[in-house]
Amino acid sequence: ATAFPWQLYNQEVIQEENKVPSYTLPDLLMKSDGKRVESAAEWEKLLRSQTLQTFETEVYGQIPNQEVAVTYEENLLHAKTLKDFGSIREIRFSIEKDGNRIQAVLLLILPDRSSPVPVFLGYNFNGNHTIHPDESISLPESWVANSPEMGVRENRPSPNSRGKKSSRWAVQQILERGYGLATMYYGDIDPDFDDGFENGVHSLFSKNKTREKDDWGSIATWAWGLSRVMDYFETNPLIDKNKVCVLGHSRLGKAALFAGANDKRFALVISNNSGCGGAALSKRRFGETVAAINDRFPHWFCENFKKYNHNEDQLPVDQHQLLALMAPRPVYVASAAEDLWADPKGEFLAAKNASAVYRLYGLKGLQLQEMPEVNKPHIDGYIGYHIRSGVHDLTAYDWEQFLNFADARLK
Ligand code: GTR
Repeated sequence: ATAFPWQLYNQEVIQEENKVPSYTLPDLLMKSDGKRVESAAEWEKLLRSQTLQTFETEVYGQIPNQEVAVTYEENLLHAKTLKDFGSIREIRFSIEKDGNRIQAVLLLILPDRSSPVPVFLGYNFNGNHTIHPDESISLPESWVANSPEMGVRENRPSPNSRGKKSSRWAVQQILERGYGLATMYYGDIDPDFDDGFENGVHSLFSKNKTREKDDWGSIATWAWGLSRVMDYFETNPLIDKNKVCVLGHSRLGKAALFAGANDKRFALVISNNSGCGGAALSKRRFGETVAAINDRFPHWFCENFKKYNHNEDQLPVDQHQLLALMAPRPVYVASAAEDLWADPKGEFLAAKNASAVYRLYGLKGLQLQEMPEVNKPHIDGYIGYHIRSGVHDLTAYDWEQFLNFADARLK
């Protein structure tokens, strides 16, 4: 019997350290001439964009470099629950290209402050109305996954799910510490099912187009959406655009990392239990593997990534290199002890191995030889890490560490 909640995948799953095959990680400082880069300038000039490009062509797909027309419609909500310590706004994004249009709604919760505030930005899984019980918050208009727990039938959200995921969003804590929170339902950008890349953002760029092996999958579209929110922040004087922390849990942590790698405007990047295709090393094959993720989620990555099903040794990059693309910006990796499917040790090792690039900048990455004890966060370097007790989730404990890390690195 497997300890994993995902029983759908019937292949043997490695869940013991002594079953991890031997593997070699790509040397993230190695140039094509066999010499290693020795300075931050050399890394930036010779390796950084090449590494990013390999992630684009072999893993997530290319984010099209094409303009879209975006308009924002802002609405200050009459939120009853927050009136003593903050404000809630909804910003409706209309995103247009070649006569096609999609709409997405950003929920922006800000503390009362006289100067621009730093914000945390992250997608939610079930709709903005699920992150906080305030009745003024709108339900999504786009497709939502059917779920008895969330009362979703026929892909329509239910008002009964207001606040149902509030344990994942430490709203009061965030505001009290002087940060804002911005969140968007990820399905507004691209609905999370395999529809042949027709709907969501794909409808703006690639309708009726034959799909190339490096065309973007859904993770890349979600990353793209985060950058469009960053564009909006640049227009809003209430927000300190130099202190935007992008974060995500699980599949949305994969998206946050790819967004941070692509868009240097994000000042700090946080991965919570992002696992395979996120912070965890693929070559360890522990827990979720490349084949497992491509089988269950054929729309998340680009076609090329499927070449590495049961073939991780051939992958030209691994996820420590994705984390290294954040340098010199701070990055945080959070694991959970019972979340073996996401390979906590693989997440730790990626964070540790990314440190070599931070060293080029004269910065401390993650200075730990071995995995730390459970519930002992390490936030003194530019790569933060903790493994908390418990299951795959985003909790108040995680938020507390992210806030401490943001205070330490950005203030
Ligand atoms: C799982 C998937 C993981 C992770 C998770 C989630 O089914 O295997 O990679 O993304 O979903 O997003 O909660």
